[in-house]
Amino acid sequence: MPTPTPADKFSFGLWTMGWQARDQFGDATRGPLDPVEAVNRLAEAGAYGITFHDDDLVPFGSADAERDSILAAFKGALEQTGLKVPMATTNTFSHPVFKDGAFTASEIDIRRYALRKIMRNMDLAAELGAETYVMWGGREGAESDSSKDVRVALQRYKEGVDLLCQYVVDKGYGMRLAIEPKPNEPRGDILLPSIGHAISFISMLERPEMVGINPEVGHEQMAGLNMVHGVAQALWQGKLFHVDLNGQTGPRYDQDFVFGHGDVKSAFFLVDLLESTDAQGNPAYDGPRHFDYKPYRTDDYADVWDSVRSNMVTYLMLKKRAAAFRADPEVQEALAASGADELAKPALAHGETWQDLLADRSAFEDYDVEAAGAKGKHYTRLDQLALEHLTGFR
Ligand code: GLT
Ligand code: MN
Ligand code: MN
Ligand code: MN
Repeated sequence: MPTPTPADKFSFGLWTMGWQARDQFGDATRGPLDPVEAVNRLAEAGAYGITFHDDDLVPFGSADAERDSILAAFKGALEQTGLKVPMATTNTFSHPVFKDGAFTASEIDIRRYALRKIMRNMDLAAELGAETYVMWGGREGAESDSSKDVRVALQRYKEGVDLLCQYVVDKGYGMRLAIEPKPNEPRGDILLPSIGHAISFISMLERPEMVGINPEVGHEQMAGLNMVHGVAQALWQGKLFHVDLNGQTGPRYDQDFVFGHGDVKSAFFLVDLLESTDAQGNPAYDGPRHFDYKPYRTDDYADVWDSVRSNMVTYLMLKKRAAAFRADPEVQEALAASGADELAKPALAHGETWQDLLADRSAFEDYDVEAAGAKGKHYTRLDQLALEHLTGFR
């Protein structure tokens, strides 16, 4: 099995390994996890970074002295291990005050409180060197469509994000912000439910260049969407600032399985995409490969650390298989036979105009539309080759 190293840039949310497995129907099956132990174990396992919500690290409502001592211990462990904090985020969803939203709560005082809570953790994130600040708006949404005018709520959402961008700029923090879309859960419907909605929202902001997205595999798949296509669009629009990797088996509750332990074919093509390079040889994505998963409720802590390793090893296995798939001459032949190479060329040649297109009889009048329509694309062959690589038979 491949061995993860910090150069692979794997990171984990403190809330992932630290999830005590309390769910809608049952109590915790695991005890609390000391953040210092999380740092040490992740470093031992070859991870690059750890991420957190303010309240994962310092329990909500802690006194200043307690906060200081937790932070001192955490920073000490980071220094000792060299583990990084590439990203941080805020819990604006657990406390009852956020039950009807943070950025989009109707009450002004709740919105002001939420912004202060975020700004406070941004200060810590900047101090720890985080480059990305994630915003998952789990409570920004509704069950009853008459409860909120979504047009107005989005305006409030925009105001909040604009203010945070201004804060980051004025403080010289150099962080970028990343919105994490999710269609539902815990709300009946969450605002900015998909990659596309989030990217479109960003275009309305004062500083769109500072804001991107943090898509999660499971969240797109819960909505029946193709994560690989969504990530590709985000890359094309320069908006893939961060990514949450995990596993999901179709549209149902947010499963947060280990990466690859859901739709493995999609995981294969996601790694293939993230690890690809453009024509100039630049990496498609060079940020952290962040795992946002939940160890099974049936796991004990030994299993939890095993699942940490599973995420990273799965990614590296898929990376190896994806590289072999791309390098396989049969794959290249199958792609060439399907005409895939031509997609890189614009429909009109350089300098050609629509008048030239109109004058080109071969494009329409003399075009053998039936022959073109009858040509097979051999995509089953391509998918089979992918499966043969994925399963290690090639
Ligand atoms: C929560 C959510 C995740 C988000 C985290 C960031 S919190 O666990 O389900 O998808 O990434 O706020
Ligand atoms: Mn999830
Ligand atoms: Mn989750
Ligand atoms: Mn997530």
